[in-house]
Amino acid sequence: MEQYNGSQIVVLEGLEAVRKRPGMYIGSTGTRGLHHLIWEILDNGIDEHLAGFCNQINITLLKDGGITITDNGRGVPVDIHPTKGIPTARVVYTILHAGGKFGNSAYKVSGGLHGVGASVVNALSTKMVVEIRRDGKVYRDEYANGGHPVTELENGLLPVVGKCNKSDTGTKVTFYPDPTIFETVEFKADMICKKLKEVAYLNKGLTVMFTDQATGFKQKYYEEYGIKSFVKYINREAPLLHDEPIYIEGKSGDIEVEIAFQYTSNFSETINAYCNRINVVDGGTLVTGFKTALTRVMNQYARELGVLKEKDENFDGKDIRNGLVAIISIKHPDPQFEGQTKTKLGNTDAKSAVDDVFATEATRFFDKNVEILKAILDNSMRSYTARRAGDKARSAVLKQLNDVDTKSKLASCSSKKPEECEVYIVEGDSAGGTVKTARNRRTQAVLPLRGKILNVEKATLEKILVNNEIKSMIASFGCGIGDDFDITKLRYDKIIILTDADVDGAHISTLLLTFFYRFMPELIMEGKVYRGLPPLYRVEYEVMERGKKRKKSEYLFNDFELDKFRKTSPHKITGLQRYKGLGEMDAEQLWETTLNPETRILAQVSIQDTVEADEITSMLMSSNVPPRRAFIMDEAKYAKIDI
Ligand code: 0RA
Repeated sequence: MEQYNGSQIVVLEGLEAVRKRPGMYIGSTGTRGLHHLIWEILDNGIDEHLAGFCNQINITLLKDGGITITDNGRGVPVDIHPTKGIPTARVVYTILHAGGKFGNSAYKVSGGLHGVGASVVNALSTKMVVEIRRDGKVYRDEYANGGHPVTELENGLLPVVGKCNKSDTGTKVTFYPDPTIFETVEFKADMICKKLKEVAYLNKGLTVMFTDQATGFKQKYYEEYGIKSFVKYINREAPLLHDEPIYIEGKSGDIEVEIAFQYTSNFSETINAYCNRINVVDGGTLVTGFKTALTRVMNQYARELGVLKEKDENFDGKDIRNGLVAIISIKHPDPQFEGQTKTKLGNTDAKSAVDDVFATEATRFFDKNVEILKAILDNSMRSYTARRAGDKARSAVLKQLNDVDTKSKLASCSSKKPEECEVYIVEGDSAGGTVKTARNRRTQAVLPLRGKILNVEKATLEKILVNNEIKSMIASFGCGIGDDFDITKLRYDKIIILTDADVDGAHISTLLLTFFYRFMPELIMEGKVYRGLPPLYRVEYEVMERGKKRKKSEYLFNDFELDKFRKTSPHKITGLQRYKGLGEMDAEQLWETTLNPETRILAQVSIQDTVEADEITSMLMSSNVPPRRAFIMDEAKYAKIDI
C-alpha cells in the first residue's frame, strides 16, 4: 500500500463525503441510483465520441456482478497532473468533480447534468479497475473500498501491464457497486438496453455493444440516421400523416441544431429535447424557439395557400402541434441548465438558433414537399375547428363540476389537509363498499368507478368531459384538467388505483393511467399516482410456541411468493385462500393488506423519462393489440415499489 501525500488525504475525504451522502450525488441508492453509476462512466465515453475520437463503446455485465465499460477513444491521459502531482487518470477517478472537463477545448461540447464525475462511481464501489491504452502501452490502476488506490506507482507513473498497437487506444473501466451502500447491486439489463438505444439515437455513427455474460445476451445499437430513426421508432405504431420523418440540421453561431419531426393523426403532442445529449425534460429555450418558428412558418404557409382566409384568426401553436412528434437535439458550447432538477435549458441564444435553423430549413423542405405541407395544414385546421367547438363544451362542463361533486359517489374524508389525505379509486361498487367500511375515514377518501372508464386514447376533450366517471375524478381531485390543470389545488397527497389482480383490473388501471397521462400528466410526474397491490393469497400455517401449537397466517402477493413459501418455509401450510378479487376480502383483511399505511404495499407510478413515456403513449395510442397487452401485463416495470 502506498503512502498518501497531503493531496491524497483531501481526495479521500472528498470521496468519503460521497459515501456519507450518496443521494446528493446520484439521486438515490435504489435501482435508479445504481444505474446512474453506469450512465456516469458511459457519459465519459460519449463525450469522447462527441469530441470526435471514439466510435464504439462496449458495456458488459460480468458474471461476478461487476460491469465493464470500454471505449475506443484517446484513452484518459496518464501523464503527471500539473497541480496534483499524480497521474491524471488517477486524478480523474479519485478526485471529486475532476471528471471529463479539463478546460480542454476538445471538451467544449459536454454534458452538465450527470457530470458528477467518475470519482463518484469509484467512491461507491468496492473495487474499480481502470485500463488505459495509449502510445502502444496498456496502463492499469486499481482502487478498493470506495476509491483507495491499491496500485503502487512506478516512478510516480501508472504501471504498464502490457503492449498494444499504437493505433489501439481507449479506456476500460470495471467496477463493483458497494452492497453496503445500495439497496440492490443487481444491474438490470432491460434498463441498460433502453438507455443504450437512446444513446445510439442521439449519437449517430456511434456503435454501442451490450453483453450480459450471465445470460449470454448480446445486442448491438447503432443508428445511421440518428434522431430521424428515433421519431420513426416512437411512431412505429401510430397512424401517420406522411411516411418519413422530416429531418433538419444546421448551425447558427456556435450552436448546432438537429430536428426530426413527423405528424400523426393522434391528438397528442410530443416534443423531446436534448442539449448536448442530455434530455431536458422541462424543455426551455430550445423548445420555445422551435415552437415559435413552427407556428410562424405554418401560419405563413396557411395564408399563402389560402387555408386560412383573410378574416380568419391565425392558427394557435397548439393547433399546429396537434399530432406532432418531434425530437430537438442541439449542441451548445456553454449550456445553462436551470430549475430544481436542472432539466430546463436557459440559454437565450439557443432560442434564436433553433428558430433560425428551423425557419430556414423547414421552408426549404416544405417548398419542395407541398403535399406534406397541405396534409399538415389540413390537420391543423381540424384542430382549429374542434378547439373552437371544444372550448365552449369545456367551459360548460367545468361550470357543472361542482354539481357533480355532490352527486358523485365520492366518499370524502373528513380532513381537509391535502398532505395527509389519500383517495382510493376502486374498481366496482361492491369492492368500493368494503373499502368505505374498512378505511380510515379521516384521511382516506374512496371513489368507486363503475366498470370501465371511457377509453381516452383517441377521444377529444369535449367527448371525455361528458363521461361521468371522468367528471367524478376531475371533481374529486379539485385541480381541473388540460390547460386549466393546477396541481397546487390537488386535494390529495396520493391517488391510489385499486383494482383486482387480474387482466380486467390491469386494463382498468391502464385506462386510468392513459387518462392521467394525457390530461393530468403532472400527477404522474409529481409522483402522486400509486397502485395498491392487494395480495393474491393468504396462507395459514401452524407454529410451535412455548410447546403449544399456534395458528398463523401470512399474505402473499403473487405466485412466485407462494412457490417460494412452499419451498422454503419450515411450516406446513394448513390452509390456503386465493383472492379472486378485492370483493372476497372482509373489511379487516382489506385494511390490513391494502389500506393500512403501515402494512400495505403501494407501487408508485413513475414515468422515468420521456422516452419511456412516449413509448407508453404510442403503445396506448395504437389500435394494434399485442404491444398494448404487453404494457398491461408488464406495467410493474414502470412502478417503483415502496413499502
Ligand atoms: C481529456 C483529454 C484526453 C482524453 C480524455 C480526456 C478522455 C477521458 C475519458 C474518460 C473515459 N474515456 C475517456 N477518453 C478520453 C486526451 C488528450 C490527448 O490525448 O491529447
